[in-house]
Amino acid sequence: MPFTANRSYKANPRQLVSASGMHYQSGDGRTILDGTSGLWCSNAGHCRPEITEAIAKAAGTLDFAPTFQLGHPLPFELAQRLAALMPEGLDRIFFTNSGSESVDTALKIAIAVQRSKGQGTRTRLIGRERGYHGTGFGGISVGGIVTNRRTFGGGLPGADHMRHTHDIARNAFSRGFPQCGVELADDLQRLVDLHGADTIAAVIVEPMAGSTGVLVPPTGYLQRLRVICDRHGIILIFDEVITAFGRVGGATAAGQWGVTPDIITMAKGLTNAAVPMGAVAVKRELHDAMIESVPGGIELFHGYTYSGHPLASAAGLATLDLYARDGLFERANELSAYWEDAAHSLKGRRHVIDIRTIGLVAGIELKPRSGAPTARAMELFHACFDNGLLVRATGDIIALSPPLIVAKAEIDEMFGKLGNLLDTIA
Ligand code: PXG
Repeated sequence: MPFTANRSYKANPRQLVSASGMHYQSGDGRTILDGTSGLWCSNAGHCRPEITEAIAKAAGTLDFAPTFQLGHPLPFELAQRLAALMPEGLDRIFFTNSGSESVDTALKIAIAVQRSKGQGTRTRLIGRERGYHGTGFGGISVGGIVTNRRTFGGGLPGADHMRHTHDIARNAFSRGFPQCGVELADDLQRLVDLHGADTIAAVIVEPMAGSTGVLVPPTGYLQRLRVICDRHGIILIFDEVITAFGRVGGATAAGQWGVTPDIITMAKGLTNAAVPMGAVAVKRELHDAMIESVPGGIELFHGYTYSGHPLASAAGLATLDLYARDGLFERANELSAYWEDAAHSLKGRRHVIDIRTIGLVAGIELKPRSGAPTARAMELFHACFDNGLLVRATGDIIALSPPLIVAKAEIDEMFGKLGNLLDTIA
């Protein structure tokens, strides 16, 4: 099982068997309020008929068609729709089947683009501590989670990392962007000074680091990364696998926060997670440089059997329709103040040492139990599940990221339950 304590799971299997809207049904017949959109992905809520019907129709029309040297209409249609949601200029789209594949695709495209511009020595990739970019070899190389790397040799040689931006001492209980830490972006300049800009292809960051516990970027941090990248010809990649599709109140964090990267990676909310799919959006000028540098024939020796799969494309189109029809990104934006107040109402509760919020995301950091780091959050995760609430535990942090259809009463239920259960955990 993925990222699971297999033996512990099998000793007490907690199963989900069906879902609708804001809720799952558990294997033992209980209703579970979904505080995490599955795994940050079912942003429109579960089993939306508009999406399931589109998938069924696609499955009965064109179950599969190759996209190597052939095409079919749906992914082109979806690419156009997606491009319209991206920041100005990022309108060339490549489809994958997951966030991990999107990341590896983006890193490869970055190196290929540099090479096509006569910058073939630029192969080094820069990530950040506490970054999560999936589980491919590219992703773990730039990722900054030690357990995901050390078993597997650490990943690609040459990758290097900036420091993470998490700083409870200076920023505890910030609402939105924390005040302190813009200077941490200068780590990129230090790595340029150390390695030479002519060795660096790209830097990749999550605009808001999700998996390692909701690390919201300090005020001005992303802007400064953009400036340093421009100064040195480094391609800036935003990994928006979590932040895209309404999570922070807009189609992308880049658009919402006004910093335009060169490449954006996506997955999860693209299809409401009903069929696996990822995508990479690339600035047109980078795309054109790469395509035109090749005299003829195949320009990018990369792709997947299932790139642009008809069922995924149909799910994506129906999902984007639903987001637009119901104004879900705007809804997330409007609800974020209520969400923030509800989350911060846990300030002062037992074990809570920090609360971080942005858009419809919250991270609640607990004081680690002495001698047993992560145990407290894992116990709380289990207690929540057993009491009808799905949250995520990562380290000693509880992360919440509900479907964008969440009602205020459900927000109250989430934080009310969490507050009460905090009192029951040692
Ligand atoms: N990039 C980012 C920023 C992600 O959050 C991936 C890439 C990889 O996506 P795939 O589709 O290959 O899993 C992710 C995935 C969690 C959690 O609870 C987060 C992810 C996956 C599973 C659990 O934080 N993010």
